[in-house]
Amino acid sequence: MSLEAALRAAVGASQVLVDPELRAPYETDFTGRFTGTARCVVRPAGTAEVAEVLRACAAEGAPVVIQGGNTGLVGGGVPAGGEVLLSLARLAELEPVDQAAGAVTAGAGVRLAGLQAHARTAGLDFGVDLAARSAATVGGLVATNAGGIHVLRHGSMRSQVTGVEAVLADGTVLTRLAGLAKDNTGYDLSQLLTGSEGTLAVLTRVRLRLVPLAAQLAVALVGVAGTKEALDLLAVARQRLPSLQAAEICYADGLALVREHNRLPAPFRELHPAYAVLECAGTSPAASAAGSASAGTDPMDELLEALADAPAVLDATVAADSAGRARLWAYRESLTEAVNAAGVPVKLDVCVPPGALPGVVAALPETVAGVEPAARTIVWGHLNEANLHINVLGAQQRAEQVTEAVLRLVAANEGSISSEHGVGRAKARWLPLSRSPAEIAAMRRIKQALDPAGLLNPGVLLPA
Ligand code: 2HG
Ligand code: ZN
Repeated sequence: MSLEAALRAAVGASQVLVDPELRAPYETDFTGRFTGTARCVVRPAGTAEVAEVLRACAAEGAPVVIQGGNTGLVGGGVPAGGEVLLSLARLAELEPVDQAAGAVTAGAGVRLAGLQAHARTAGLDFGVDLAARSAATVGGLVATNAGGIHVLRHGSMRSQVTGVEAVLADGTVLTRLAGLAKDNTGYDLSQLLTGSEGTLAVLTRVRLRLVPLAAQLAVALVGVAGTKEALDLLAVARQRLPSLQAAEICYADGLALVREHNRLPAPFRELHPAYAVLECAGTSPAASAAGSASAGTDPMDELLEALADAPAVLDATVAADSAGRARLWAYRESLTEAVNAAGVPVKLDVCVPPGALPGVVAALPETVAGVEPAARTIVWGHLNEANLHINVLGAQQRAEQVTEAVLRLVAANEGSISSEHGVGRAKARWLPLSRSPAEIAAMRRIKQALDPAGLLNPGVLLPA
């Protein structure tokens, strides 16, 4: 039996896509930078079908690329050429919220926005949020250990994962979904697979911790003089705002691009070199109505007081209602889309020690211009984690050189070459800038043990 016939037997003929037109949406990433032809696209409906697909591919020695919502930014979920593309979109089962545990079990194909809505209906929330919420899937978020805007409060995906179900390259199913609060029975395979970028196993279901639902939210967009001043503001906010859950940064050029793309008004009468977005969440619904300190403080009162006492604030505008909050967040959250509309970007997602942030931001234009003088570098990021998203437009022809120059700058400042997007294909070559030879050798031994034929996501994460 041919591989295609075995795959059809596993998932049903209608879920094996060989027609180029049907395959096309799966073969190119969101930015348009990474693209490759898949042998076929296979869309299983559950763990047993995933296991059958992997057994069939293993029998033939066929490499497999794993895809969730195709919102990845490092080329880790699109084929390099000739692989079977395993789409997990149909693994979309969402179990009822377990109130006793404050947790939920979700299929790998569940979209983040669906998970959030599900948790909120049960009076809880999910601790990770990011702009691609409507398309990004739980499996991809776990596989890349995604971060987003609430890491400050709840940590990355790793902090939410308490168990997984996964299928190894040979079709073996590992199920550990109880999500016990305490469980010291050997290697934590769920955490090993979190952030492994589909190179060790295929995640099919995950057990996720939920967090309290915010009863009140307050958002501020703040104009500041630069990166250093944004960090000064953050220091005050961290000290004064126990309710702080997001602290983001963008700059004048990015804000101008977003305004142009989304036709948004200027947030302030004057332009400022940099802008911070702060978000506070209060969990006590009675706070403002009761007006008593014991009922908790309204996050807006807290936020306004902190802003008034922060010398770095040049201008600020705040919102507590949902439309107003969305209006302020749009200046930050539309950046990816606005950059994409302007061209195919070379994207670098890096993390540096906070003290190095102003120097690295200041050095970026010259670093990029040294490789591609005509390029346009738009920078924004998660201020609290000193996580920068460096988007370079007009440099696609020199993507490798730009990547090399920026990642070397980051490594020289003791940063990480991947903060929250993963290594993927985009940065595999540069992994030695962030990991020692001994660490990479140990990673290879783990890969060899779980996927000896190297069939899962070849070329992703580990350098060839
Ligand atoms: C963000 O925080 C996302 O906006 C996307 O991680 C970053 O598009 C990017 O470079
Ligand atoms: Zn981000």
